[in-house]
Amino acid sequence: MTRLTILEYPDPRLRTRARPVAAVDDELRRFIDDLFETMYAAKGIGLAATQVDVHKRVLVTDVSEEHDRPLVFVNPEIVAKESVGTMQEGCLSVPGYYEDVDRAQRIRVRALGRDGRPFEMDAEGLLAVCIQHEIDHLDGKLFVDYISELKRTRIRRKLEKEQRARADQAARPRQPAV
Ligand code: GNR
Ligand code: NI
Repeated sequence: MTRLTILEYPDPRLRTRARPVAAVDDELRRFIDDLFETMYAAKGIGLAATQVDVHKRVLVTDVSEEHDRPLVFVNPEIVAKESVGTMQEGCLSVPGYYEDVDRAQRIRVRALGRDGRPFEMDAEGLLAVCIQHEIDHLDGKLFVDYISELKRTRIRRKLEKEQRARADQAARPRQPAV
């Protein structure tokens, strides 16, 4: 298992539209395991392949407290949605920022599971919101696209500044070992 690196806004690779998965095979299952490891390590409730720079239509979620409800969605499609509501969202690719977003609070989603078999599932509340947030990632969309341009620009500038500081820190000459 490998912990993957999560891309951060405004990285242009987050704007890539992911392509459908042709076959759910052992290699894809290993990648799915890496997505879970990365998501749990980052304390997220969902993760889309796009966020780790893999542009395949795969997402994972686990909205349980105990980390005992892992769900895998390959080639997901929302087939029904109802009752729009507002929820405060965050994103591992936009660390430290939380904003209200309106989305359907109940959905029916169709996808392939870890075994490659098709299934349909009804979801509501946080899980419904999370699945929509992850499918947005697969389409190159981020929750900040739904907020005001003013807020989005502020978030982008702050994250760019943090990313520059981190890059400078990494490039800093180190004291040579004697
Ligand atoms: O960890 C996450 N929390 C969250 C909270 C509200 C709505 C959506 C999410 S998804 C997010 C993890 C993430 O960035 N997935 O793409
Ligand atoms: Ni996200």
